Amino acid sequence: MRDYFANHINLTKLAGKKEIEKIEDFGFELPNLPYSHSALEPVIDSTTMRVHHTKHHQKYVDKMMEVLDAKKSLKNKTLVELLKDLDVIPAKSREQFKDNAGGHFNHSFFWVTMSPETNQEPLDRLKEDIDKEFGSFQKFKEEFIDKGLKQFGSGWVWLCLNNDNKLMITGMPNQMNPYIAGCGTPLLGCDVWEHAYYLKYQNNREKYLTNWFKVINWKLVSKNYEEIK
Ligand code: MN3
Repeated sequence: MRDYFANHINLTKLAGKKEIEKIEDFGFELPNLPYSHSALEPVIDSTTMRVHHTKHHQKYVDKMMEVLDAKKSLKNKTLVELLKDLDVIPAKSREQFKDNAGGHFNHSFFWVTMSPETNQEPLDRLKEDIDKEFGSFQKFKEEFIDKGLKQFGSGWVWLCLNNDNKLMITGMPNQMNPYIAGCGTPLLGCDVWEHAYYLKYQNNREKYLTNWFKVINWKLVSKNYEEIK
């Protein structure tokens, strides 16, 4: 299976400066968003987006860089390569790296898999396989939201293509993701940390998850699925 994030997410807009299409070129910096901080209103308010992107995500980048700057040869590998092989990180900083490089990946991924072009639905083969695996898009949505609600405390809910080449929804704590867990390739992830929704939704994670479905970039997720399946 090819590494879809490395090869298929178009990071040109994310990077904002030069033509970047591979995670190899993407580096270890805070990306620009492919839209403004207010573009996902009213689903995600602009204050949440701004703080989440420029403060939370930046902090993950800074703490990840502490580890990489202490052992510069690590930068010869890509972010995804490092996440898949944390044993190359010195033991004393492995936990710091896992949490913060995980955070950097997860948020970079989160930004591009959302879009101001609202109310999209899965397309083509992804649509077919979601119907096959979950019964219908509606049932998929219900299961995804349910897993998001059951994720106790801070974490993410992921849709991934698992190691058996099947679609799977799974909740993960903190900044874990399918690469770190070794369970497959991520297709879609929703941040269920309170910082992602608390200003607008307070304790109502269910309403946040339900509304979040309106801003999923299914065009991109479906296109990427074609490439890895
Ligand atoms: Mn977050």
